[in-house]
Amino acid sequence: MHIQSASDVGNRALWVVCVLMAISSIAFYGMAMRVPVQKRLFHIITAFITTFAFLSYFSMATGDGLSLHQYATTETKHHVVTEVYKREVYWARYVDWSLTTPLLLLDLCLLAGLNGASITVAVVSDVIMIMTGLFAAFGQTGGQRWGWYAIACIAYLVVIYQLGYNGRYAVSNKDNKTRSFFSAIAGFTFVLWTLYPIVWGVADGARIFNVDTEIIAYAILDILAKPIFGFWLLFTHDSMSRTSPTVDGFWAHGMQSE
Ligand code: RET
Repeated sequence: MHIQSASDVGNRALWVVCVLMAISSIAFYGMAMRVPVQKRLFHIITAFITTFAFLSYFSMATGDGLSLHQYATTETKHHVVTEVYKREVYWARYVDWSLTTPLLLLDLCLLAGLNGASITVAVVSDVIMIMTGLFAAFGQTGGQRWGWYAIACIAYLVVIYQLGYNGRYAVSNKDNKTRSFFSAIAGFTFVLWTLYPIVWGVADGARIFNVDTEIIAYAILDILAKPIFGFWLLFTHDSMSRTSPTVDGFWAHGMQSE
């Protein structure tokens, strides 16, 4: 029996992210209160993203949001050996992601001025991606894990298509500043999000990373994808709505602009 679990290093990393998510949430709610209610949509969405992350990290740091998942491997080099492993699976991540990735997409879709149908397709595909990712994480056999993983990757491609193709088309009707800001923040999102399935493949799929390394890899990605993304979006929002009244109108009303 081999047990794969986090050490103090991993646990400390979970607490650090938990605190950072709490501080960013307070900052985002504070920023929301400083703008009129009509201009608060992006602030509210972004503050909820870090709030969900705070809750999920709190559950993981206190040892609640995970379970010891048992699986067996069979080696047939010289003779058949079946080894039983138990590895900590942090399922609270998937609860977090199933709520926060749709909200992150909503931020980007509203920024691009994407139509309702495309937003719905992007959000639903994203939820399918996270759900199937959760099933993959609890796979007993390699076939189960990589089968679900493949389905999740197809759903991810649908999300990329909505944002990258339809989103870029929608934003082409906007002013220059919004267009260049969208391509910068959507590009940043694309690179970051693509690292998640790579980390998953190495850590949860192939189980090459130990649990501590897995925690730290996701911690770095989560800080970039939530607080850093959020500050960038909201500071740009606030400065653009101060300097440009047309942009102001768009950011204020999201989809209903123009
Ligand atoms: C999984 C595994 C299955 C295949 C794919 C995945 C994609 C996950 C993504 C997660 C993004 C998370 C973010 C969190 C914010 O803090 C579920 C790892 C494609 C894209 C942005």
